[in-house]
Order: sequence, then C-alpha cells, then structure tokens
Amino acid sequence: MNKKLGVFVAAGLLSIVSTSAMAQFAKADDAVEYREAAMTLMSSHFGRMGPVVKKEIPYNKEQIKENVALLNRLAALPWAAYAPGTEGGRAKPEVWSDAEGFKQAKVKYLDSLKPLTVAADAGDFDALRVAFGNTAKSCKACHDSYRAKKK
Ligand code: ASC
Repeated sequence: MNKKLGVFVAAGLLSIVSTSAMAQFAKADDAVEYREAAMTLMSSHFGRMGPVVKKEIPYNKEQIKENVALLNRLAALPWAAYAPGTEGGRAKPEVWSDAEGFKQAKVKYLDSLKPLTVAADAGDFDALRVAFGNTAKSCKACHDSYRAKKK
C-alpha cells in the first residue's frame, strides 16, 4: 500500500470506529442533548416526590406508584448516550477516564430504585421515605464525582 492510500484507509477506519462508538448518535452534541433531556425528566419525576416524602403534600399511593414506574423507564435511558466519543456538556472527563467508577455509580443508582419501587408498589410510606433518601444520595454522589459545576 502506498503512503497516501495508507493514510486514507487509516482515516476511514478511524471515522468508522469513532462513529460506531457513538452508537445511535450522529454527533457528540446529539448524545449530550439526549442524556441531558433524560436526566431532566428523571429529575422531574424524582423531584416531584420530594414534597410527598417531606410530608408537605399528601401521600397518594397510585400517583407515587405510577411516578416510580415511569422513573424506572427513564432510568434506563441516559447511559447509552455516554458512549466513547460523546464527551461534552457537564459530564466530567472522569466519566470516560474512570469508566468503571461511573458504571458502579450507575449500578448503585439503579439498585436504589429497587427498594423505592417495592415500597411504592406496596404503598409503604415509611419505606418509601427511606428509599427516596437513598436514591437521592446515589444521585448526589454520582453528580459530585462525574458532573461539572454549572458555569
Ligand atoms: C433531585 C435531582 C437530583 C437529586 C439530587 C439529590 O431531585 O434533580 O439531582 O434529587 O439533588 O441530592
């Protein structure tokens, strides 16, 4: 292979690798927008339970149950949008340089939703309050390590 062709082939391979690493997103910015949208929805459906667990508004079993079910669906969404090659937004470089730690933080969050879901489905308000607090801790821990401060 001559040198020019070699460079051409290498560039082609690199673009295939970086494109496939971004999975279903055409551009890194699309992935950033997607994961931020998913996080915004998660924040809404998690945050709206705050006043309930703080006993500021009445506990409604069916509303909480539906909300937690939705949160479970939403919680599956953001992770594919952190594929290699999608660095940006408020995601710290540690998301990729410490991929194992980020994965553990994700698993901790997803695991925290299990007792939250059990409590919501059972209509167990006291257990819900405990589980809510643990999920909030897992959100905060991940943000502290992997999300940059707002500019
Ligand atoms: C929320 C939200 C978070 C977490 C976190 C818990 O409602 O948007 O990121 O709770 O603040 O400490």
